[in-house]
This record gives sequence, C-alpha cells and structure tokens, in this order.
Amino acid sequence: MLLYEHPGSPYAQKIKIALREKSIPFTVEVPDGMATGRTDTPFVAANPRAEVPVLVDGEIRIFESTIIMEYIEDRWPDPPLLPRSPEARAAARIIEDVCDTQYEAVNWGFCEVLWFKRATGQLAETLQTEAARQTIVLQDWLAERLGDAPWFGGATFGYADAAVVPMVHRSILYGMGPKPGSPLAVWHERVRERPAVAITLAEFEASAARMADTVAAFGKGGKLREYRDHRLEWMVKSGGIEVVLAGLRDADIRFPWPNPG
Ligand SMILES: N[C@@H](CCC(=O)N[C@@H](CS)C(=O)NCC(=O)O)C(=O)O
Repeated sequence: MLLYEHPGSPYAQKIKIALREKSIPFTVEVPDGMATGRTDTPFVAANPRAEVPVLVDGEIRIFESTIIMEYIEDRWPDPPLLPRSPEARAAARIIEDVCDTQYEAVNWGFCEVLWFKRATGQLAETLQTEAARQTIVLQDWLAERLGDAPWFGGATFGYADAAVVPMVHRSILYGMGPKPGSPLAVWHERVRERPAVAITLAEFEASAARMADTVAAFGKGGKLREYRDHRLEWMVKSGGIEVVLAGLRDADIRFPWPNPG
C-alpha cells in the first residue's frame, strides 16, 4: 500500500497516525511535481485535485483525508478508532471536521505570513494577531469537548485524537499552544507518547526544519500555493484580501481543480 503524502501535511499526518495505530504496513511517496500544476503524473491521475494525502491500495485510489480515514476504519476495523455509539461517532467526526476546516486554515494562514512572507509590516501583524486570537477560540472549543477524559475518543485513543494532533502540535510550533498544565496541554503530552504519533510528529519536525528550502523551491520552481475553500476564506475574513489579489496579480497562487480556462 502506498500513501502519497507530504510530512508537513496535517491531513497526511492524520492518516499515518491511523495506519500506524492499526499496524498496517505502508510506504510513502512525496508526489513528483507537487504544487506545480502538472497534470501528467500518476499522482494527479489518482487525485485530480492534486492534493495529498492519496491512498493507493492495489487498484483502489482514494483521496480526501476524511474519506481515507473512513476507508481505513472499514477495511481494518481492529483496533477500532471510531467509538461504538452513534452519538460518540458523530462527536468524533465533528471534531475531525472542525480540525480539517477552520483550525487547519488558521495554521495555514499563519504559515503564509511566517514562512511564505505573503504579508509584511502592519498587515503581517494583523494576520498573525488574528491567527493567535482564533487559535484560542478553537483550542477552548476543543478543551470543552475533551472535558476530563484522557482522550478525545473518551476512554480510548481514537479518530478524533488523530485529527487533533497535527493541529495542536503545529500551533505549539508557532508559539500558539495551549497554556502549560491546561487539560489540552496535558492531553498533548499524553498523545505524543504514543508510538504512532511520535514517529509521525518526528517526520513532521524533520520536514519543518527544512522549511527554508521548501520556501526557496517555491520561489524558483514555478510552484503555486493553493488558495482553497477554508484557507482562502481565512485569508479574506482575517483581513488579507490584498494577499489574494497580489497572488492573482503575480500568478503564484492557484485555486482548486477544475482549472479555469
Ligand atoms: N480536503 C483535503 C485537503 C488536502 C490538502 O489541502 N492537502 C495539501 C497539503 S496540506 C495539498 O496537497 N496541497 C496541494 C498544493 O498545495 O498544491 C483533505 O482532507 O485531504
């Protein structure tokens, strides 16, 4: 089984945590020509959206991390990552959805400023302040869902924990982590001890340490940053419409497939 991924992708991290928790062997590949707009690759044949992760299981190709998570749970039910009761399953899926949409967009927006220098001066400050403010709102929401339980899945680690790890871990890297000693911070300490999480976060950190090279490759490689759905919305609502306009003017951003003619 092959996973097209990027170690920096929180969506790919979620999948790798799930596969490793279930002890499913897989190989990884960072797709050739990622973010270049190339369409003649096996990766784009598998996912016209040209986004990681994509799971290749024999003849089957699955994209969208939530759909991949569901496939993994259906195909390898033991140990289960989704709880049994319908209400607990719905609760886990809600947490995953909020992490994949609103929370991820905040981390992405912060990174657009910090690393990709899409804004400078006052605008950079506004966007980073907004990211920090919205992170607190999202972490409070998560802390409420966690309550006194050890895991977002309740008594056992599960689906929701796998979805939250990449988000909170990245916030910490950006200096926007939960207050030390708070239930969310304690959960993070607990979850990162799990082997499936530890190895996935080690891969992420190795990739984060090469961030300067990644940014340089964008600069000269004709690569385009994807401004899609929640990410685009985040930039606009947080005050960064100029960033989007500059990206259009300089032709160094892309919108999701299908491409306009
Ligand atoms: N909704 C998708 C989002 C996947 C996504 O946006 N992946 C990013 C990496 S974090 C990507 O591959 N972007 C392609 C690009 O930037 O060209 C999912 O859950 O799988």
